[in-house]
Amino acid sequence: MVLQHGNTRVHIVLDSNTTDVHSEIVISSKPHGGASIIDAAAPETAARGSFAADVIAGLSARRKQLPPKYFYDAVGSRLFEEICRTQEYYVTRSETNLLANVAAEVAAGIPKGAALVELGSGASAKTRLLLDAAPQLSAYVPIDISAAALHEASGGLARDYPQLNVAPVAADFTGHYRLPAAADGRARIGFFPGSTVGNFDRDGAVRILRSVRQVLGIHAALLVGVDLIKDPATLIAAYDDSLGVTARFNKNLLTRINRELGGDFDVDSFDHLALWNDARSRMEMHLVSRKDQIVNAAGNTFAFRRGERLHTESSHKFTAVMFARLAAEAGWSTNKIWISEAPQVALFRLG
Ligand code: AVI
Repeated sequence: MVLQHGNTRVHIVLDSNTTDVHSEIVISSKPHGGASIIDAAAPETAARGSFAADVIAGLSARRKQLPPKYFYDAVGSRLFEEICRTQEYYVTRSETNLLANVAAEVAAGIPKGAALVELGSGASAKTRLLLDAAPQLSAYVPIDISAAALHEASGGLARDYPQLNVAPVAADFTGHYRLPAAADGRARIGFFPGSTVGNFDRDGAVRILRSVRQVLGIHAALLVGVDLIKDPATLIAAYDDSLGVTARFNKNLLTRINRELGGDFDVDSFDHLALWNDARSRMEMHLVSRKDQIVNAAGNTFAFRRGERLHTESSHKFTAVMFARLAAEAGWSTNKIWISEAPQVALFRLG
């Protein structure tokens, strides 16, 4: 199908016999077949410093909240990988299948000698689909806040893709970072999978997309994974799986505060809550206090009322039009949108 957005016509490809994306779009479905790490100002140490400040600010707020980036300590990162394997959390599976199906098409648009730059690369699991499809890539620049994750992933990639210059950068991609020399003078393709862009509010997402454009250069392309709006039951199940993995992931934030910031949270006196906020088009995760209680953390004391919520994550969901508009605000044009089988996620190629 073709989506008209301003003066731009966007070609949308559906991955299977999909009949509906969202009421805004009329669909005529078509079946479709051992590098050294550059450390940008010791990001993990800097993050630890701001953890205390963010916890104090977040727990002192009228509506208590914490930034979701603190989920990802070693235990949290392992739990997130477990979430990705749950039956209910479709995001990873849908996106991986979609990427496998369209990798050749994506690769066809990548010039010889280009550099692939991945934001929040983690284990670089989906990257291999692109690397296998695009042997013309000369450099791979994974950017992640965790030097340990980068080290592990980069070692394996350098071994398996000997022709590729793997040049990892340890940095928080929401802050300032620069590309390594390996990307100099090369065409650049950004890769931002996993619907991570949905974890930011609108302004934050626009800021990140704008900053990637600045870092990659205006002639670059960016492949972004985006989760699409769907029925609330599917969404809620994805964030409240029957094995309780997501609940453990959410509560691990309190365990982390106890360990790293001398907190005394009684983790069992909080319940995991996942809800669909239709007005804001997002899934939200909260921790709900089971009782009136006083908690100490980061040298401060905080009071929780029974039933009071601590908002720990928002995960925004989009229609194709909504995300194309957001990308346009950040200076990107949408060249192509691929949409997976249900539960649907999308890959946007921006340029
Ligand atoms: C990393 N991020 C895109 C995930 C999401 O879906 O918002 C994190 C997550 N939270 C709960 N389950 C998964």
